[in-house]
Amino acid sequence: MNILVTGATSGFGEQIARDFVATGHTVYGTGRRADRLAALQDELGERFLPVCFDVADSEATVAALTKIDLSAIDVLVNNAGLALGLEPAHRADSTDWQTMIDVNIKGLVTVTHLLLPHMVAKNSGTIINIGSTAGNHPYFGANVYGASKAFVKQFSNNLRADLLGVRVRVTNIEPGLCGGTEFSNVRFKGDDDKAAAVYEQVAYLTAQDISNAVQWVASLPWHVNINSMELMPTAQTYAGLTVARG
Ligand code: NDP
Ligand code: 8X3
Repeated sequence: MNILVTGATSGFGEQIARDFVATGHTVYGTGRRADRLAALQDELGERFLPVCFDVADSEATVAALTKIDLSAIDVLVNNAGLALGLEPAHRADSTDWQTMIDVNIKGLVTVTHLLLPHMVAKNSGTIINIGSTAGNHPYFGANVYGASKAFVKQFSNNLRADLLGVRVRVTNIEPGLCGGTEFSNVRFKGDDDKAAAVYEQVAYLTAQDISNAVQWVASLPWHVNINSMELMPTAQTYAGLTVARG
C-alpha cells in the first residue's frame, strides 16, 4: 500500500512511517523539518518519500501534495498537530489559538480535501485521523487544543456519513497521555523540564502503542470500519467533575 503520513518528522508520525515501511509499504512522510525527513529517508530507503511543507499554509500544502500521484494513496494518516500552552482561556495567547486552529483543523481539512476525491473515484481508501482524548473530555487549559480535536472527531463522523455506500473508511484515533514524543516540548515552547515533568512516574502510552493501533485499523478487511478508538494509559482515567470550594 501507499501511505501518506503527515507529521512524520517525530513522535507518532515517525513511528507510524517506520512501521509501515518495515511491513513492506511505501510511505510519503510530511513535515516542515527537511533535515529530519532526509535523515529518515537515508535510514529507511526508497520506500520512504519525503514531502516537505507547512500544513498550516494551505497554498504550500496544495503545491507540495499535487506533485505526487494522489490517486495512488491508499491510506491517509492525518497526524500532524500540536498543542500550545496550558493556560486557562482568559490567559491564553491568541496567536497560539490561531496556530492550533491552522494546523489541527485547517491543515487536516486541506489535506483531506485533496485526497478524498481520489479515494472516492477508485472506491477504495482509509483515512485515519489522530484526534485525542482532549476532544472527548474537557480539562484545565485544554481550551482550543481540545476543541480542535473535538472538530477532528466530528469531522471524522461526518465524513463517514457522506461516504455511505463508498468503500472509503474513516477512523478517529483518540490517544490520552503519550510520552516519548515532542508533544509537551512543543506545548511548553522548549521548556524541556516542564515537559519531562508531565511524564514523571507514569507508565504513559508510547508512539509504538499508537502506531500499533494505526497498523491494526489499516490492516482490517475493507468491510470493517473502526469509527473511533480511544486509548489511555492504564494509569490515566477520567478527570471527574471537579468543584471549587469556598
Ligand atoms: P510531535 O510534536 O512529536 O509530532 C508532531 C508532528 O506534527 C511533527 O512531525 C511535526 O513536524 C508535525 N507538525 C506540527 N506542526 C506542523 C506544521 N505546521 N506543518 C507540518 N507538520 C507539522 O507530537 P506527537 O507525535 O505526540 O503528536 C502527533 C499527533 O498526535 C498530534 O496531532 C497530537 O495532537 C496528537 N496527540 C498527541 C498525544 C500525546 O500525548 N503525545 C495524545 C493525543 C493526541 P514538523 O515540526 O517537522 O513540521
Ligand atoms: C494529547 C493528550 O491529555 O495532553 O492530546 O490532551 S492531552
